[in-house]
Amino acid sequence: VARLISLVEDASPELREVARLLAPRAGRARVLGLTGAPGVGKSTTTAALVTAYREKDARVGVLAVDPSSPFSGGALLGDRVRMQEHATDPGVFIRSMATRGHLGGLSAAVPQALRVLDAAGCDVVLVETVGVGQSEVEVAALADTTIVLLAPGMGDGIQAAKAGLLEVADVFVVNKADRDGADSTAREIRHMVSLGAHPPGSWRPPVVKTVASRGEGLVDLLAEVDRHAAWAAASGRGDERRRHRAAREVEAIALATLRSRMGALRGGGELAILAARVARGETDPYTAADGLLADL
Ligand SMILES: Nc1nc2c(ncn2[C@@H]2O[C@H](COP(=O)(O)OP(=O)(O)OP(=O)(O)O)[C@@H](O)[C@H]2O)c(=O)[nH]1
Ligand SMILES: [Mg+2]
Repeated sequence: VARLISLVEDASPELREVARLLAPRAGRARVLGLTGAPGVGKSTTTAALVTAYREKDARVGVLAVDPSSPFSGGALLGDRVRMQEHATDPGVFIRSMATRGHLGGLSAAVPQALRVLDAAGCDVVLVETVGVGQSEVEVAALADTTIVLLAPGMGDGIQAAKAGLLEVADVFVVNKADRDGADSTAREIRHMVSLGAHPPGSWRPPVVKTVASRGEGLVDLLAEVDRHAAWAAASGRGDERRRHRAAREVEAIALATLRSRMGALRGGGELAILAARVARGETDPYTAADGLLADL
């Protein structure tokens, strides 16, 4: 499994064959996305969720997505320490993943890694991404249930709104509820949720308070995750989201292919020739672009 995920990370040419072989074996795992600001407690919550799912005898996969940041090395090391108690459990697979080399970026790499874990027999896969950049937030939103974590503290809600985190949340967690201000953060989020449109039958994201480091509130969190899964299944939104995830993946692969063909044209000098003609006023950029696309 680790080697297959390495193939995904490196966007190996072997992936095409691997993907073909995995396809009939995948489609069973439930994917939970966890996202939120750095240090909010995502890894601690993930570790606590692993414990909870192991108690139910579920096989669990954990994918910690490294946002290709030079600063994340320490954080990942921290994750490993927190995950230590699960490290020797054969029912748990833990992997942090970098996607620096992947042409399709996170939105192509993460679904492929998920398929590997799914086909390997994981019942639940937890995906942790730092909710800082657009693409990390988008990846979290590809999960069957997306958990957005916040912690008490000034401006948290505003930061979440900025990063587009509020829109992707199926369940909000106010972690570090042992600190002052947890109630007001929870109130603030509930207020923001109430400002949105809620047609009948739609999902209204609940707010759960947790102290992940002590495992408190985990039962409530699991209950809300299950409630969301039941709603998604009954409303058809679950299937819809899985189709959306597949569409994003196909699109990312297609775009990556186009980009690499485009790179080949650039390397072959076709772009330079057309650009020179545009610069001399012999042709217009639209016609030149059409010419380039015709060669793709
Ligand atoms: N007081 C308190 N501390 C907590 C709680 N949950 C986690 N922490 C601490 O907060 C720190 C960060 O926790 P992590 O789980 O690494 O947070 P993270 O969101 O995964 O961090 P990054 O992956 O670096 O973005 C650690 O020192 C945890 O022990 C909590 O409920 N209460
Ligand atoms: Mg972490």
